[in-house]
Amino acid sequence: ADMALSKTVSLQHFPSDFAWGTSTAAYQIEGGWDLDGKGPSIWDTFCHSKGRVFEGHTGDVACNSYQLWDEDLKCIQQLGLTHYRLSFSWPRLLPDGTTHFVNPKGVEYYNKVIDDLIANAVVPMVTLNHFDLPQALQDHGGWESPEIADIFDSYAQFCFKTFGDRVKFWITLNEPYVCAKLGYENGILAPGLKEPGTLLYLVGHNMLRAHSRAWHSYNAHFRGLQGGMVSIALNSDWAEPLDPGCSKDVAATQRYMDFTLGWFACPVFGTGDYPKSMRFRIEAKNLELGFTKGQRLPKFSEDEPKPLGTADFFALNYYTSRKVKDASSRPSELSFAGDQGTEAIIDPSWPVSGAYWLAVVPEGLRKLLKYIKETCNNPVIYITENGFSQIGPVKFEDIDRCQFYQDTLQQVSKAITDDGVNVKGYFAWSLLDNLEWSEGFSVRFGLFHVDFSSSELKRTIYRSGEEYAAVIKRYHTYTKLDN
Ligand code: PNW
Repeated sequence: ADMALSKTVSLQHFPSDFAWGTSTAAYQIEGGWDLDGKGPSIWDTFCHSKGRVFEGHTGDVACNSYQLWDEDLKCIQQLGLTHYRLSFSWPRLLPDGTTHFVNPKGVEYYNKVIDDLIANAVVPMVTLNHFDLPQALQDHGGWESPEIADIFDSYAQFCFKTFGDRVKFWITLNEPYVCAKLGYENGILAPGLKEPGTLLYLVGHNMLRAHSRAWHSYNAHFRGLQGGMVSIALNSDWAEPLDPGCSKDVAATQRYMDFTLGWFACPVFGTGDYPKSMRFRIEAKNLELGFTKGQRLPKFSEDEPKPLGTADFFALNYYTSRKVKDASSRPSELSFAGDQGTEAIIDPSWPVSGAYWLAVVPEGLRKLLKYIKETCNNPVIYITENGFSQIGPVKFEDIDRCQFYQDTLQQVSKAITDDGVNVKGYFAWSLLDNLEWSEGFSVRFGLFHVDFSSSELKRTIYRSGEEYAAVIKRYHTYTKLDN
């Protein structure tokens, strides 16, 4: 069938080597939480403790991709993807997180996945850790402990050694911002701690140190032989001032971008340090609050490799946008929000998708891409996640999601052709409906529906999946005609 989406987008231009992918993450799809020697992760612990996740849902089985990989592969083939982004479960490979013991069944599983992808001409992109830290490491302080950088580096080197002959796209960590803020500031994600204004900066810092160690290892010991690329996936909203004529709102908007994107992008792609506005505001709050228990925002040590330059491309996860209002004169409190001094608002004119936080603003992606081009030295960019969710009764004819992908891809195309942004790929979140973290299975992001009520966990394509497949197919025909 000739579908509106494929027609519209085929008129746009995408580079001939453009990557068309989908993304998933181990804990959200694999299940097999204690099968074949896998160790527990902090997400197993989190879901198994009461009152953390919607209606007590867990990833014990999820989409059972650990045992139903063949079904996932069929979905990937049906979409005609050129790329597939997955994550490794760290404790499936290394049950206690360290290389002292390697789980051969884990290695076998990911070998099969990678080999099947390559046999089907699908390029694998692998995230080493997508939120599911081994519980054994959490028991020794996890991301709060400085030693984690060294332990992560050993894990990364193990993966480069074992899979790097075939995997050429590596993402060290997924969304350090979300992991730090939702895991340690408001406790919505594992490990579920609520220590406002303190721990998130420490764990964010150790994530950057861990990432940077792994990149340097790859650069020194693997790049020559394997020729791949390593990056870190950074999420950001796009932000605009609530009142563009108000200079306080304009400054607050810049702070919002600095505390979201800049927190991790500045050290890696910009100045090599945290944004000046973060250093300034956090220092000022320390004085105001009489905070004397050491520095909250750590310094990068002279004694170890710096994060600057430790990404071979920019991996961007974009979902939504915000209007920002100044809140710098609010009564002081020790918190990330207090440090930022901003209030983020969803414009009432923006449609909101299933997830409460996800206002649909495709043009925000184009503006964010241009902002990254200008502030991060015009990097090669892969959009490693972007998507639209539904809640409530399942709609297979998901016209709103079709519209979302159509509008979004048009914005990406404009960013490339009109703004000269070097975007090389787009990965839809997600291949399958899956465990949406603390929302459980109630929020569905898949291009394929998964029937969680039946033991077969049957995958069925949504209309949006068919349209995405049509875009990819048309794009390929288009290139062939070009040559
Ligand atoms: C991303 N939250 O970040 C993650 O990388 C995915 O794993 C996730 O499924 C996707 O977005 C859709 O939410 C998150 O509000 C964004 O709890 C928001 C949240 C969690 C993760």
